[in-house]
Amino acid sequence: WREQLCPGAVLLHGFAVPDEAAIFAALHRVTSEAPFRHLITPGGFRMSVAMLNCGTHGWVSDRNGYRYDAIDPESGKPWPRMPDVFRKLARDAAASAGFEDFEPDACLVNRYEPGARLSLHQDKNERDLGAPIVSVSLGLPAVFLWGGLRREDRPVRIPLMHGDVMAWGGPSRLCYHGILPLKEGNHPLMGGYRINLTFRKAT
Ligand code: MD5
Ligand code: FE
Repeated sequence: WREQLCPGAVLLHGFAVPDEAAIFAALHRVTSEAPFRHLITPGGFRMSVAMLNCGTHGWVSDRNGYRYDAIDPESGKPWPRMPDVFRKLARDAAASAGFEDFEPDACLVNRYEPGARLSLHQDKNERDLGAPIVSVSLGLPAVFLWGGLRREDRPVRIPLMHGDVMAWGGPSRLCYHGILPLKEGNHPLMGGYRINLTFRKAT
């Protein structure tokens, strides 16, 4: 079902479940072309979340900062192409949330192992802040921290389950957000991990 969290923020419960097998197969293809790796933050810390990208552009972090790059710095080659099932899922979810004609060029794949977390941050490296962001949760459940436009705003906790899809646009696009440390578990499809697909228009 569809839950409006606030203007511009929509949670589509279970939206991706019907496509889980196709998503799983596509994920396997993508990870065989570009392995998960733990990026280093500009401050020199190793991120607990493992990442890779598919699409024409990918989000990367290193000692020089955050950026979108058409080339995987690890391989020196372009990122794997975005699977059609990913693109269609992101587009359909955006439309269901009220954002027509979403054309993502970047899909960041985040892999959380037990204990992995994402501290409170804003997504603001994208050129076009008018485009929404679509996020797909797969595998183990997680607690999403959803704050306001200021870092000090106290976040609310939203449980995210396998197949849940969130769309962020308009006023909520720049809200602070994060993920609490993942709890251990076993998911029938994704095993001991949570996978998150984040679709963006980077350029
Ligand atoms: C995740 N990933 O669960 C989340 C899903 C990231 C990241 O945050 O940067 O890789 S994306 C959640 C999101 C995106 C854009 C805006 C807002 C939340 N928001 O305004 O709350 O791995
Ligand atoms: Fe984010």
